[in-house]
Amino acid sequence: MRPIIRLFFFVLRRLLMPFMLLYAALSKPKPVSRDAVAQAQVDADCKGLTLYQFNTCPFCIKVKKEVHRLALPITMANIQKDSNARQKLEQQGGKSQVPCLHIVDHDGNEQWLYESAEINRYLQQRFAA
Ligand SMILES: N[C@@H](CCC(=O)N[C@@H](CS)C(=O)NCC(=O)O)C(=O)O
Repeated sequence: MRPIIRLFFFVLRRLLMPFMLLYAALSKPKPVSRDAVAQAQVDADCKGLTLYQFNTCPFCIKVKKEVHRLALPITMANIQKDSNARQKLEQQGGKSQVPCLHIVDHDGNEQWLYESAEINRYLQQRFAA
């Protein structure tokens, strides 16, 4: 049963892909503007962040909109195109669900943050001020 459900969602995603990509492109919010010093700090802070995602995932689109709105240069790891990224997400994060934000803090501590709402909350708390 599981493979059939997976196949159903695979086909559905393929059919919806052009519409999802169009929606993602058209619904991009205007990015916030910071002075050069503040943006440089944000850019440096984002070096420890990687968003695991893929293009036609609606939850990933939701997070990527927020990333764009907050003008965050976060590295994107596309798990459909990069099998190493998928493997790393599964093995280190614990599951293959996306979106997932990999956070490495200044001391090298790592966190794998799942759930689009949680990720957006984290980004807002850290970067919206
Ligand atoms: N509640 C989650 C839903 C995420 C979700 O369902 N992601 C799908 C892709 S659109 C996924 O990764 N499915 C594969 C899996 O769960 O292993 C969120 O808001 O982030």
